[in-house]
Amino acid sequence: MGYIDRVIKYIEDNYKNEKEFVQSAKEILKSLNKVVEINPIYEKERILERIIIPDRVVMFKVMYEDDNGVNQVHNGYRVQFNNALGPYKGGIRFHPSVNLSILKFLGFEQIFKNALTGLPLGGGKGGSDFDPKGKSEIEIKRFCISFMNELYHYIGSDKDVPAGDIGVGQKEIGYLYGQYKKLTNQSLSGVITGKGVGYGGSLLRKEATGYGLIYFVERMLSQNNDTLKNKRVMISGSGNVALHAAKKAVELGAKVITISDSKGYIYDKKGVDLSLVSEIKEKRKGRIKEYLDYKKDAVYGEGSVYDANINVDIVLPCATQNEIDLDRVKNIINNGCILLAEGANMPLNNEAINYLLELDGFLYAPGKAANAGGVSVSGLEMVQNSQRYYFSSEQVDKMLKEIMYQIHDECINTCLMYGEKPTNYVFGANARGFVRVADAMIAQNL
Ligand code: NDP
Ligand code: 2IT
Repeated sequence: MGYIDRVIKYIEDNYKNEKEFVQSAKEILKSLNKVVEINPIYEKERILERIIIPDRVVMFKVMYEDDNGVNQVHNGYRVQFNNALGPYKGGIRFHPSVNLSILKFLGFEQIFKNALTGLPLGGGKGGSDFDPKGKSEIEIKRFCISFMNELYHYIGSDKDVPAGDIGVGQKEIGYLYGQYKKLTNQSLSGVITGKGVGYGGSLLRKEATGYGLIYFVERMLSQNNDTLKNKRVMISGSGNVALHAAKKAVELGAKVITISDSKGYIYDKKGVDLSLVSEIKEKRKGRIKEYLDYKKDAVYGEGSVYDANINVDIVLPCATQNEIDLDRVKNIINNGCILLAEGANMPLNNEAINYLLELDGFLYAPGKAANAGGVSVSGLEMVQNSQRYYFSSEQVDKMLKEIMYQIHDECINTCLMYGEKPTNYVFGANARGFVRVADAMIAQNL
């Protein structure tokens, strides 16, 4: 058995209960065969065995009092996966599905994503199984305060820098950061990113993941002298990433025809009204189905948009992990899709990814490359915080675009270097990210 298969077997034997982590570890490791063959130092140094175990995982109790005066208790986590390139960096997710497996997969992905940005960032992730849905504003605030009462022991601007993810946006980051200040009497703005503009936040951080995704897609299409103009775009999700990706896609001439939430999807062949979606989802915290109250021509379907029969050119999954399996990927290909780029983390299972990799001429970009815009602008927020300075939105946008183009081009160059098909973005992203981290681990004996 080869080196990679041995390590995969170890992971399967030892982390049986961590389904999502095993899935992401296999996806990455399986693509690294050529890299470890050509560089025997990685096996000699036992780098794979070293990289798959987080430096540490902190688990803690989070208790808050709900509006009825009842104590509610949740699990809180921070996975500090790898700091070879810089402080642990990655979001915090509040969602009832959160568990150690999900946070380990997200933290593991984050190591390589952050390496691809070229910024000095390690990888981590955190969160809680707290469900913000249906909670009052004050309950959410109390929960954030309690979460930080534990988390603050473990983070720091040169140690571990959290940010947002599902269920954690600018408002929650504000509460978390405020509590950090109260506990430490320090205004260390670089301790958390995604802050509001005016108290340390970067312009365009909110938009960055979605905009970055579209800049990446633009660059992919340019390989075939193609553009976004008049492309029909299917998006899943209706949160931060989905809405900003949709906005930028429309700005560049595409037509976004679907949007979804965890209950169902909207198909509006005239083009989804994004300000209406933002009003329903962001302001009113409603369900996407309410779109029909305003747009009689639109169609609502229960369940996944990827089961629907809708003709599309481009698919951008921007909701959550494992939304697309083999049947669904076949369905979107049958419906005309020529490009799929991941705004979410691990929206495709490994069977679906392998199917796409076999398709001639299909363009597929994994999340760790395509959705790296968010953490990139988080990195730029840290730069601004260290300098006690703000960049203009034009400056941030220019740097974001440069980083996304650079990640894209590095993926292609890595493929060429190893004799892979140049548009095998999976190989390019995994190999480039891995080598950067592995070499830094060896140099520092981590
Ligand atoms: P938000 O909380 O803003 O939005 C999440 C969206 O996904 C909502 O529309 C939500 O629907 C939907 N969703 C959540 N869980 C499920 C589920 N189990 N099934 C179907 N739909 C679901 O999160 P973000 O937009 O920030 O994050 C979306 C994805 O992008 C995640 O995978 C995240 O890890 C990834 N990402 C985020 C970055 C960021 O900067 N925020 C950076 C890079 C990646 P509903 O309203 O019904 O819950
Ligand atoms: O998955 C991700 O890259 C994020 N949720 C953003 C992480 C960050 O630190 O900005």
